[in-house]
Amino acid sequence: MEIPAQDAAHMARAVELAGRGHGTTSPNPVVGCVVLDAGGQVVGEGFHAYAGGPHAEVVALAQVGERARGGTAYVTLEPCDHTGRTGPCSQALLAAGVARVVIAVPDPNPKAAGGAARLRAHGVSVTSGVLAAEAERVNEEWLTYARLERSHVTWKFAATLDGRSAAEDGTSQWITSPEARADVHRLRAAADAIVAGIGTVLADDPHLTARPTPPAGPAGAGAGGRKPLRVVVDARARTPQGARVLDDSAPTLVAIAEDTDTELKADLLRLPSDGRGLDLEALLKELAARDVVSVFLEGGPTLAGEFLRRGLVDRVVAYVAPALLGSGRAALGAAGVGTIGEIHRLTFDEISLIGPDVRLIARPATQPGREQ
Ligand code: AOF
Ligand code: ZN
Repeated sequence: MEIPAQDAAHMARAVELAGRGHGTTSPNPVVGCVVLDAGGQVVGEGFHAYAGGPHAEVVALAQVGERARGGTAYVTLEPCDHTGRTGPCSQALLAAGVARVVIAVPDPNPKAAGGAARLRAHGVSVTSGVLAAEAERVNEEWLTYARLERSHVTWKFAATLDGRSAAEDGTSQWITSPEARADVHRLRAAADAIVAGIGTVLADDPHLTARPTPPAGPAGAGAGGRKPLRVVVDARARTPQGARVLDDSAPTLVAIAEDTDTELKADLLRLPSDGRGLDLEALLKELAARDVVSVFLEGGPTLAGEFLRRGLVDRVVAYVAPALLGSGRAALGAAGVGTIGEIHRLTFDEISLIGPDVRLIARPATQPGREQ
């Protein structure tokens, strides 16, 4: 599609605005909006900050009054056409007298979709698909969750340059720098759940907590005091009652096999299992049903391999230290690759220096949650 330069520039700004809601809008999407007057001047900007708060379009329109009449609105997600926690944005745009609406991505949520059709029916010119790839990227967690009805998974690992995350004797602290570890805390805090396998819980006794993010909305709303749910994948309920992950610093769910008998005092989630362990897709669907849009998968290598084998890793964040081990535990366990044709191909998205380490962000070359 040939996109006028002005459209691309205003939508790029809307995508940037959408990104400001990252980590605080769950279970709602991140959305950005820019409003121009009839003369093409920017008169309003907005983004969605927290679930239950005003939608991006409403935030932007609140700044413009009569100046939107005959103007254009750029929105990263199709305007909603429903009354949920707030009123329909399609109606708000019509009431403001906007003549044209430019949309990046259609809304996959059947309850809210239909805004584009309503606007068209009322004579508004609607253009869709502008900067769709960028708008998909900024909202990828929510789009995966809405389209596949499962949580989006980011698998994070830290390793040496030769891909190892522990030495031969099992020691692993600290391969990466304090800067990289602080960055991990930031990413953890933006996730709705932090998932680890029983192997990691038994070996490292981690807390799996994140330093809280600052509140996004009014007191008590949005991310204020938000704590990611901790999830232990533990088919046979081997989590020790005294494990740190069961302390009261955040809620915890222990996922066990349906047929496991246990005395463990914890919030248990019983799941079907197959020869390879728990049904991880069922886990992600259960988590989505509990409003977990995004999962931060922290290990260990065995669990990460199982997620990957089942096609359930949507994004990989790797912290690579300029160090070599030569022996010891690999960052990733068996992942269903028996021969080179079965290799998990990724594409790099972002490469950055974090202190002395490199952070690589990659994703599967083909991704189930994205429209190809
Ligand atoms: C948002 N923010 O800026 C837009 C959304 O529960 P509600 O009423 O807030 O509605 C949420 C749905 O509205 C959401 O799933 C999405 O389909 C649509 N658009 N949502 O939270 C926004 N534009
Ligand atoms: Zn809306």
